[in-house]
Amino acid sequence: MSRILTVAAAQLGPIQLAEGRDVAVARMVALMERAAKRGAELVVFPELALTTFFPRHYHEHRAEADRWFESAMPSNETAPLFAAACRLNLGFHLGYAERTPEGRHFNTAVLVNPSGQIMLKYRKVHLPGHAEFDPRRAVQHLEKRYFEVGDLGFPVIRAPIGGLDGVNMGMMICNDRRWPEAWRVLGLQRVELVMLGYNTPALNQAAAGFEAPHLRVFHSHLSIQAGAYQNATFAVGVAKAGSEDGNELFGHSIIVNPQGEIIAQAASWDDEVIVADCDLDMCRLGRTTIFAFGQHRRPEAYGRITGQVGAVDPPVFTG
Ligand code: CDV
Repeated sequence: MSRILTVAAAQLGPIQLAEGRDVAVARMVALMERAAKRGAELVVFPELALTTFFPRHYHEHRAEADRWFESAMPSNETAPLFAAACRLNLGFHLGYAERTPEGRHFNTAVLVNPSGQIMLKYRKVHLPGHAEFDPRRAVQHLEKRYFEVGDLGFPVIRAPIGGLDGVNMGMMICNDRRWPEAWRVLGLQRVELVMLGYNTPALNQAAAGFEAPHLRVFHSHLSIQAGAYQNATFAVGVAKAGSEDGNELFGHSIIVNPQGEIIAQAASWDDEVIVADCDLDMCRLGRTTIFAFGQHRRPEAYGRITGQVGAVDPPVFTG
C-alpha cells in the first residue's frame, strides 16, 4: 500500500519594502485556499515569507532591524495563517525572522499542523553574507549581521500529517541546501520529506567574479536534486521570486522525488502553487539499496567532516 501525501509549494512573488505583513499574509491565505482546492494536505512557504528580503538593507543600529522580526508565533498578524490551516485542514511550513524572549535573533522555520500546533522548529545554520556594510557590493547581504547561527541542529520529527499516521519531516533554509552535510544529518534520521524555503538573487552580487545568471537556478536545482537522491527523500524547495524594489529573486520552486527527479516546477516569478502527490514509500528503495547507510557508510573515513572547518592544502608529491 502506498503512503501518499499531497504537498504544495506555495511560491511567493515579491514583497516590497513598503508592504506590511498584512499584505503578505493575505496573499498566503489565498495560496492556501488554492492549494486546498487542489487537494494539498501540506503547504510549504518560503524563507522569511512575511516581509521583503530585509538582509539586503543595512541598519547601522542593529536594534532598528527588530521591526522585521516576530516576537511571537502565532501573533495577531500571523493568526490568519493558523486560522486558514484549521479551516482548510492543512499543515503548513513558514519561514520567518524570530526574536526570542531573551532578545536572540534567528532565521527560522516552523512546521504547523491543522490544529495550529507547532510540531517542529528549525533555525538556519549556514548563514551567508557578511556582518558589516560592504561598500564593494551593489546590494548588501547582511544575514551574518542580523541573525545568530541556528542552535537546534537539523531536527526531524515523525508526526501525523494529511491522511498519514506518521511522516518523517525535516527542514533546512535556503543556503543550507548547498551543504551536503545538512542533507546527510537529515538523512541519518530517515527523513522522508525535506522542506526548504529560499530567497536567492537572480544575480551574484558578491562582486568576487563573474557567475553566469543561468547557473544560479542550475546550482539550486542541482543541490536539491542531489540532496534528495543521496538521502532517499522527497524535497520541496520554495522560492520568494520576482523583483523586490528592483532586486530580482529567481523563482523555479520545485518538488523533487527520492530519485532526484523534479516532479513539479513553478513557471512564474509570482505567487504560484505547485502540487505533487508524494508516495513516501518511494523512499524505501534508496535507503534499502545504494544508500542503506547502516551497511555502506564509513564514518571512520569521514573524520575531516566534523574535525575541520576550512580546507587545508594536501601534501606535495616530491617524487
Ligand atoms: N538567503 C540565502 O541564503 N541566499 C543565498 C544566496 C546569498 C546565495 C543562497 O544560498 O541562495
